[in-house]
Amino acid sequence: MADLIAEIKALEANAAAAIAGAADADALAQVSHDFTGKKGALTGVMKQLGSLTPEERGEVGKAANAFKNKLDELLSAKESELMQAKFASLAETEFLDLSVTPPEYAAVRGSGAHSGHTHPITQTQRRLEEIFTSMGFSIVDGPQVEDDYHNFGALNFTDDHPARDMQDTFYTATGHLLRTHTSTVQIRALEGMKPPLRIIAPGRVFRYEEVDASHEHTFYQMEGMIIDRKVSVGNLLHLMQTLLTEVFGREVDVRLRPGYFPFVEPGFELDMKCLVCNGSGCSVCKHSGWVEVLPCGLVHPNVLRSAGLDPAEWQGAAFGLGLNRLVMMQHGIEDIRHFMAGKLDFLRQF
Ligand code: FA5
Repeated sequence: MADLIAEIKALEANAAAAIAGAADADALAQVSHDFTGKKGALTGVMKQLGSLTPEERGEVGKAANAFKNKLDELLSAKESELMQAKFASLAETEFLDLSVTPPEYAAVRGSGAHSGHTHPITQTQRRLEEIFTSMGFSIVDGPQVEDDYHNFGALNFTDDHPARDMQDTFYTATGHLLRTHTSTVQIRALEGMKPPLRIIAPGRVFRYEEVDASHEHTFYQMEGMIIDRKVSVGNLLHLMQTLLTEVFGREVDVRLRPGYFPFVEPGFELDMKCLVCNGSGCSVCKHSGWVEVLPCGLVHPNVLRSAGLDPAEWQGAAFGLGLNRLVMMQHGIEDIRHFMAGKLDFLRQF
């Protein structure tokens, strides 16, 4: 019995040496196979148990189990050591440096590399969001595929209202439509929020119309709305003035005209002096020297009523900024079609 136990001890020393020298996971599997596999060294020792008494067999069995446990322990320690070494070498050779800056990138990739940035419309949208949130407005969102009720009905366009033709609409086969303006979000905010409230809703809108230097079929607006117990045209105009002064960093020339929208009363068109031609006339302002950017008005009592608000108690002011045109004024962009043309030479200027 003592011989067999000594043999097992010797196996342990050999196995420990083999494990220490293993270079990878395959070599480790081979060690395990050589010592404890069906035809392994331990099996060879155990075959000699037949000549022993039951007590002696018990002793040798214990030694064999201790050997197996020790082997498992050494194997798993070596396995994790090999794994760590592998990851350490991978970290040296395969990595993504997210902090790389354009000049370094250009050095690696050759000249002509540019860093990406947000789209000019997004840049102005973000600036407007900062301005409005600093004045206590929340930013809200709504779906681009809408129903007739939110795009027209709840905004006081009756079914046969001629003003529906003011905004040529894309309809879907399911009877839905692509929202023609962000005023849909006025209704969704009135449904989901309790007054008093102040919201802005930037987003994409769609119109089935002929494209030219100042008209796109897909463009961006930013709706704004205040609902409170006392809201006046003075509040509205002050808000518009603040918005434009903050965006342009100076006072800009504007003119206010009466404007008709079924969901406001009174309604206004706020035009900016065209900054592409400085008012002398160009294709953006249709040679009038003025560009429509900011229609606005006081929320119509019918809109408040359909949202369950009593117009004797609550009043509202709203505006619908044409974001593309505002950005055109900011940067002197002479054609609205540049925004979505996907031309990098244009986008890299901002
Ligand atoms: C509206 O869409 C109203 N919902 C705005 C509104 C909101 C009025 C709240 C009152 C109260 P309008 O159709 O005029 O209005 O569009 C608003 C602005 O979007 C325009 O002044 C213009 O700057 C821009 N716009 C309109 N059509 C286009 C177009 N095809 N391409 C680019 N910009 C456009």
